[in-house]
Amino acid sequence: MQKLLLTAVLAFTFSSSAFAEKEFMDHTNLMNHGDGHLMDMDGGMVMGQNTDILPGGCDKIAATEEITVHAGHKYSKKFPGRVFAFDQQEYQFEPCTKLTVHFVNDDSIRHQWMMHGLPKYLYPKGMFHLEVTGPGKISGTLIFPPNDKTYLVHCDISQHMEKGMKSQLKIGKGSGDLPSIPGVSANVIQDDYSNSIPEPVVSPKDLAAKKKQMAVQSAALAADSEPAVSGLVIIGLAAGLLLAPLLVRRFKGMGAGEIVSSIFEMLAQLIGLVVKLITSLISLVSSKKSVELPKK
Ligand SMILES: [Cu+2]
Repeated sequence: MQKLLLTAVLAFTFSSSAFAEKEFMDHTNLMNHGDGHLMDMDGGMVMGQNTDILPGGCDKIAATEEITVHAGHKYSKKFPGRVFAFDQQEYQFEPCTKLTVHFVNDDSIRHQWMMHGLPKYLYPKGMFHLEVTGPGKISGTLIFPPNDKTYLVHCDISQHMEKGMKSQLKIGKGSGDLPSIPGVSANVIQDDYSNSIPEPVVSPKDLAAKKKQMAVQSAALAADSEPAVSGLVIIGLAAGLLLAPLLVRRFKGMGAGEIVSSIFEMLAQLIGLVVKLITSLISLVSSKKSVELPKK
């Protein structure tokens, strides 16, 4: 009974804390770090916020707009092969628009809505960036420059853009379409399965014929190879047969110790003979001394 109670308590503790879904969090209590950088301790971040400085070339704020952007796994379902996506893949605004983005993360992981290519004199690193870890919402504001341009918006977490979390944002007429925007533009590298079509299935009859052919080939190969008893083996056997009676005669009447010592003696003699032979060969080769020219 005690064991059962303990199990129940443990199960309740784990299910209600460690493995529970993270609660949706509205990130409104952010600390302002200056330069448009705001953060909190719960994974909420705004970078490159600009609520009041007009970009060069803008006489006034042309329009004030608000959008809500969702990020999550479920928005990628309509794009085969993708895993993450924003709920929208394209945005368009008038030049010099003041835009407030409410960024909602619907997943229990970290996502971003990151814009690149903004003027660096106004936006640090040319970036406007919203980030939420886990389900939650964060808001940020920026003012667009006056030029017609297409901006990339993406999530910079490893592989999230490659797996589909990217969009394009056009100011005015924009400057064309960016590649690989899900549902908008073609991929830079198209999927191509033409080289990976599997080999046709071989019928049992063809398989039997192939096996027979292989057996014939391997038999032919075996016939071509060297005979089992080579010339070297025959020479060795002959030498052994000739030497055996000599050795028997030599070791006749000896004890085991005497046989061993006499074998060592023979070996020493043999090595000495070989060394002598090599030395005389070397001296023969190196003895080519300069020959004196005959006197005239
Ligand atoms: Cu992401």
